[in-house]
Amino acid sequence: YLLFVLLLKTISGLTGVWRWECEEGYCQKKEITPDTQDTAISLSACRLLCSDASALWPKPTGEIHVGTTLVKVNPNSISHSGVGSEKRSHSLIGGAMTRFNKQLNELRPKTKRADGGKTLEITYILSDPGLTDLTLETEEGYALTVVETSDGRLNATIVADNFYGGRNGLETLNQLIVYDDLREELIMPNDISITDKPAYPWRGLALDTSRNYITVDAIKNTLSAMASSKLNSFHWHITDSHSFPFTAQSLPDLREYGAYTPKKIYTPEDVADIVAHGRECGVRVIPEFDAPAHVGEGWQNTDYVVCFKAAPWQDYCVEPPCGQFDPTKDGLYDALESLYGDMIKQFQPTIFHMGGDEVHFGCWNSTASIVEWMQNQGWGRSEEDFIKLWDHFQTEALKRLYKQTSSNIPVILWTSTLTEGEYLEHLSKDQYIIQIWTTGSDPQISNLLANGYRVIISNYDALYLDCGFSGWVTDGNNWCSPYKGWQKIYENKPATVAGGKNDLVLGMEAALWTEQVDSASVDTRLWPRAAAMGEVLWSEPSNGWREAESRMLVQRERIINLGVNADALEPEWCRQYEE
Ligand code: CP6
Repeated sequence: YLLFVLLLKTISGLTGVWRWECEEGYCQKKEITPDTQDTAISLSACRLLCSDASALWPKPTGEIHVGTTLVKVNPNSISHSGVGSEKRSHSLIGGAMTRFNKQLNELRPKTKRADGGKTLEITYILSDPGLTDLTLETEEGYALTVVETSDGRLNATIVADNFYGGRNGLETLNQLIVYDDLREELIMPNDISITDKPAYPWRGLALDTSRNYITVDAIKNTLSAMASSKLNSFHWHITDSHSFPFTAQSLPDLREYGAYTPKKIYTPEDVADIVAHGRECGVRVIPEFDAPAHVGEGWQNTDYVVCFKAAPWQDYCVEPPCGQFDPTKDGLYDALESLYGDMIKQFQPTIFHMGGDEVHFGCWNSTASIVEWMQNQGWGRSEEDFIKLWDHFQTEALKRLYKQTSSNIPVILWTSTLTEGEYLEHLSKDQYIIQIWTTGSDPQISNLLANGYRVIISNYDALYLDCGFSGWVTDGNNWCSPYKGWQKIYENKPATVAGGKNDLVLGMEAALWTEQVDSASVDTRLWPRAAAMGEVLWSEPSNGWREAESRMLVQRERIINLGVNADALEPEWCRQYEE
């Protein structure tokens, strides 16, 4: 028998004894026999022909036509043209193409040569090739077609409004080129026609780099994995009370005092690298400077922070070490303007995050000079009075931010007492976007929507991927409890959380707080679960997770192929026989 198999392999040029057959809508494992060896196909080929939507992730929302003729493509033959005259867009496409080529070469084993096969020529047709910033209005859709010419070349055309749409089309094309491990070659359908656009403009991921430092490489890998699921917003919670790794050129003390070590920092070059990489990945990078709470380390050389490391911490903050700005200090606003200016310079953001979460009135109430300042305003010490103090801070801080931007860019704030009930009136709905971090049943959500605020949903019961649910490590519980499986995230739909479809819901954002995460664990915590949210926001599926399962498994392998350590979801065996 062994001899027979060996003989078969030599004759047919196939590797292995298994082939795959599309049967009742799924790929079944079958033995190769003499009469099936000519038509035998690999698992990856079978997925293209057999899987729902050719295993694309996220599933395209328009026309999906993928032909059944698979042809060999030469990964070293790929060229592109027609990008328009604007230089920036041209270099962005160049960067995206470099990533594309690299990924295709990663698909095949290093030892296998990549010669022969058809040439692939990609033509971009962009109506706005000069657009380089991804804003809330940017069109991210595309139309992708592939045809084979009479002389055997593959012509791909990507029609889009701008680079971001074009890049999404390229991502889809990328997913349709697979490695056939039976014949040891890259293959793709020679006839493709897909139109596609996202359901929501905000498909985000938040990463905390203060509780534990995350390396620049780990952040860039995160952006690459985001690109593969068409996630488009990287919200960088760069500082908190625990450490200040950001380099503010105008206030060098912040990093000097605030970084964990002189190496655990982000230089302006690091930020530029991350922002540029994000752009090539179709991802906007949104910096957060969280204030007035969640400040501490870094500010030691000033008197702007009160309650720093105060004990017992429960009286002054929600997580140690405590620290909160003193809104009554005039010098604070000059410092903030400098810091905002540095962030604006380095990130060139089109949207800014001002944090605003978890302010603890106990801290301000216990600071004699603050209480005195409030008395001089004729205020008391009630909740309403502390809201006035907070509003003073927010108003002054926003003014300083806008002194450093050329236009009044939208500002995001986390939900808090300030965004509750009538206090919300302090915040202009044209200026502020509110990021909801509580659960879907929070009455704040309907209040925000009824009052016309744009919202981003980060309900912690599904989208906090560090697992944080309640309590803090001091309660003796594991912070990573309960773990939220990808199925829960897949069924966490914006319309359900918001109580109906609403145009004010910009999308969702999964968050990775890093109290119990660092560079070593960031990949497995994020992936592939964040990809599940990616499809929810791009495709707005009406199906449940079961219908997405087989494609999810393929997407997880794509993320692995990027060098990102996505977690395993189930035994490989399940995929070989099961629906
Ligand atoms: N840090 C900051 C945090 C959290 C928030 N902001 C947080 C709160 C509750 C849970 C998990 C994380 N660690 N700055 C809330 C937005 Cl369960």
